[in-house]
Amino acid sequence: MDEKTKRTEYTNPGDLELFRKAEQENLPLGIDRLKKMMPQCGFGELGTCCVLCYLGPCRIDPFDNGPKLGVCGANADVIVARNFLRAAVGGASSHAGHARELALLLLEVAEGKAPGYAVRDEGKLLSVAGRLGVPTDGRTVQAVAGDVARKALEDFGRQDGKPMNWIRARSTRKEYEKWEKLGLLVSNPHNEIETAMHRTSMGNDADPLNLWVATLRMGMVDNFAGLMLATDLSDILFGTPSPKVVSANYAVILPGSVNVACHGHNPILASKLVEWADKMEAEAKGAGADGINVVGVCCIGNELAMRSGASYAGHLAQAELFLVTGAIDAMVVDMQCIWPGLTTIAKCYKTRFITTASFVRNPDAIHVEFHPEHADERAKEILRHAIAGFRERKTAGLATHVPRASAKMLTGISVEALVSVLSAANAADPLAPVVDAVASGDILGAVGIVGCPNPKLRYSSMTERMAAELLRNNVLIVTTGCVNHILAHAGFLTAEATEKYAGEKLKKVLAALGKAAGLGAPLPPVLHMGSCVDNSRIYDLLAALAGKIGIEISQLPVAGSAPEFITEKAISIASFFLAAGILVHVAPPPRVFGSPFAIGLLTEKLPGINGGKVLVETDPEKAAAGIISHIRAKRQALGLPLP
Ligand code: BF8
Repeated sequence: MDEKTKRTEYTNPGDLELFRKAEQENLPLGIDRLKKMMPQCGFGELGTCCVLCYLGPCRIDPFDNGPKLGVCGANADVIVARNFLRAAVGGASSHAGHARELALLLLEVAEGKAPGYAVRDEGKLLSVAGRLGVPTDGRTVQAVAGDVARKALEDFGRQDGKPMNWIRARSTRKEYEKWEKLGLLVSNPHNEIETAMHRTSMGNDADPLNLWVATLRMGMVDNFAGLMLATDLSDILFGTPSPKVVSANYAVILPGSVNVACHGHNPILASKLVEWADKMEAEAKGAGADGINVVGVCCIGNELAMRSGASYAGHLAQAELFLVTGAIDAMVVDMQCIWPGLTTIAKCYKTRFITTASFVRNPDAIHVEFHPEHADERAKEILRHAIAGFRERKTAGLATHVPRASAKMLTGISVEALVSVLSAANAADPLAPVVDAVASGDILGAVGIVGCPNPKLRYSSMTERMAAELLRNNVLIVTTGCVNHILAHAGFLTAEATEKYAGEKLKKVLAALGKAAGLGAPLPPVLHMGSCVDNSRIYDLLAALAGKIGIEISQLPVAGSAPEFITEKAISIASFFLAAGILVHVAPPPRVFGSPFAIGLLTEKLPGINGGKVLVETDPEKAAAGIISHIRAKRQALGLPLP
């Protein structure tokens, strides 16, 4: 049977139905293109292909008798380190760009220039302001918001070499001192990105260690100028997520409604579409629809579900399949992870494919340039395109096929929400029940499973199998990004999953916490913390736990995993967690295996320097075993029991 129609116990039946439909309609998808691309370039996979100048392309063959040096004399260690740093730059630039848009919006809100938006969470504003040293007493929300926005933007223009405001405000003392000693306190994200591009261009940095330190610094840019900044400002502008149960999977598409699939990342656009979907219901009904149904694909699905409870459609690799249903009237995209090939499929089904960012264009798309100053007008314009799409679908009698695959999940577990849930068990010291359970061994440790759905591993159910194995061993899971769609579809974010997957000890803890919180059911064993930028929430949680115990984050019995990573953003996020001293499991193999220096650094030397370590494993059960053995070693070092 074809790779894409392989079945495991976790396979989403909706995927299979739509793969078959696309095949019958002779419509090639990404997975078909991947197959044609095999075998992929071995030099590229090893990271030893250099295209940074026109002496090349040069490729180093680490195994046979091929060249060992590029034309300029760069060896494999230098070439791999340069390539990897440039990938981290791509990721950090994406996250910093996302965060900067939010900072500009917050400033516009403070100055009354973005009438469609407001500060929705004053408590979060005051808390962020307090950490930044922005005075709050007796001041208006607008005044405080303006100062917080200016503090954010100050970091992007800083030339004094001082650490970023956001690092000073949002890291623990222990971590700050560690990063200071290691030379990882970055000052200005744009300068850091410029220097990284400069040092990796031809004829500059030829010291692999120096280049890898720059990669860890790029991780710091990613977290503090990207993830953390974006999360803080999104919470201020759109509200801090709180627990809610939402619907997921293909059945969230309603053929009788105007279906709008939001695909991308920044809530600035998507939150407006959700708002106007309600306001324009009468217009949709006038076109014969039941209403307007806005659903979220990939990370924006996380953002919308966490905050507004919008339906949670599917992950990046399912974006094509949602179009194949024929029932999407408009796919509206902002930025990042938007495959160019989507417009080909959209055309086949007469779906309006709408781009909204000046730097994310596609010749086959309708472009509606979106700026916060005219948000309401643009949101209406976009939804009118969708209503026109619905009308055409109905008038032409176009067939749809929406799989009935459906799931429910608990979402909205921000750190604030978690603390509030745990307060029901111990109001004076909310984190105490978790710390006690870790200390006793009822919770062996915790893993953040994050990132993307890679078709190279997707149809072996890499993520689901790894999660099941970790839970069976009493390891609690938190998730962000597209993997959460995967786990939600497979039913891991429900109370029933605790019964089905958790080991006996973990089950007992989750049942007690669920009861204390008045849920009437156990807490799910997989807790959804948001989109990829919300990895900052995982860092916040770790910082809170480590601070409470009085240890460094690197000493906690925890790990991160991107079991099916795809993007450069995953690389920059992983670089941050390495800088924070955490074990990071990744699959497929990162492009470092051509460099003995990189392998030695990432698996042996770095663990001795700050605790950070890379584990590469594409087999889910072996990956879980590697993570568990790391967690056990951390427990042993803390003198905790080893159940
Ligand atoms: O930032 S998980 S495929 S959508 S990169 Fe992209 Fe990966 Fe999805 Fe979100 Ni994150």
